[in-house]
Amino acid sequence: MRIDILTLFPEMFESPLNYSILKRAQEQGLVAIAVTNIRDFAADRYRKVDDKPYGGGPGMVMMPGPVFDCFEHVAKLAPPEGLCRGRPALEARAGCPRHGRVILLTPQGTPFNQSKARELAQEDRLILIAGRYEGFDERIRVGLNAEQISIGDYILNGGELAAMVIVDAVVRLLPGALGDEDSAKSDSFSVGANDDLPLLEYPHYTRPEVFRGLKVPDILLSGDHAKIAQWRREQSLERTRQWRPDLLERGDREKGG
Ligand code: 6GU
Repeated sequence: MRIDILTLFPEMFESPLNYSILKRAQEQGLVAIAVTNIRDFAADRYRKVDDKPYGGGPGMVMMPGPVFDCFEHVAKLAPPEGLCRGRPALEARAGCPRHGRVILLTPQGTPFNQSKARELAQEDRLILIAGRYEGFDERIRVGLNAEQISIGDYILNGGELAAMVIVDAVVRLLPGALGDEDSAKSDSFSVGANDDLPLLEYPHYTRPEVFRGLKVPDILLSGDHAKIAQWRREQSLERTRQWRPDLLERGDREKGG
């Protein structure tokens, strides 16, 4: 997969993309992530990328010119050799646009969730465009035929952090990105083995057996794997009921209950 990020603040991406699983996924060639500065595509010598809104009002709006020019530059760059390997269905897809999906990060967007992450992880290529100021000139969304994603109902200063969240959630789903293939499966919000109900994770313990007077539950030391699995399942359900009852209701609805 190739991910392009278009932003006015490319430096913000330097450290988040270069640790742990994201770093390893890039080194392994599972994903190539390229960050491009929209300001490099400004037309004037002041490198202007924003302007006052027509009709008046506060704040500044991102101009369409630099974003379009930056997009057109980036869209021409082919995915690096080999990054589509192992995905014959996608490689063969007739008329597949070279640039893949175009996503504007904005609080007006569709809320991001695990199922959207799974969907995006199927793509060969993503182009994420992070906005600053009051927002994008509307012709950016329309002209680039972009979808819009938000990461939640609160306002960030720009789309950069949202782009990082999406990259993190998507890349860890690429086959081979996690050391242990199973560890993505039992994570909160993933689909369970036997049903489609999203549950919170059961509690985890590691050594020592007693820490400051707090003991690891006996059952986890029992060696009875069937009992342990059952206990974990109950814990997941109980925690979900207590902390995120909305997930259970949503699960019921999705099952038609
Ligand atoms: Cl994608 N952008 C901004 N500026 N704020 C947000 C967001 C995005 N998602 C939630 N809040």
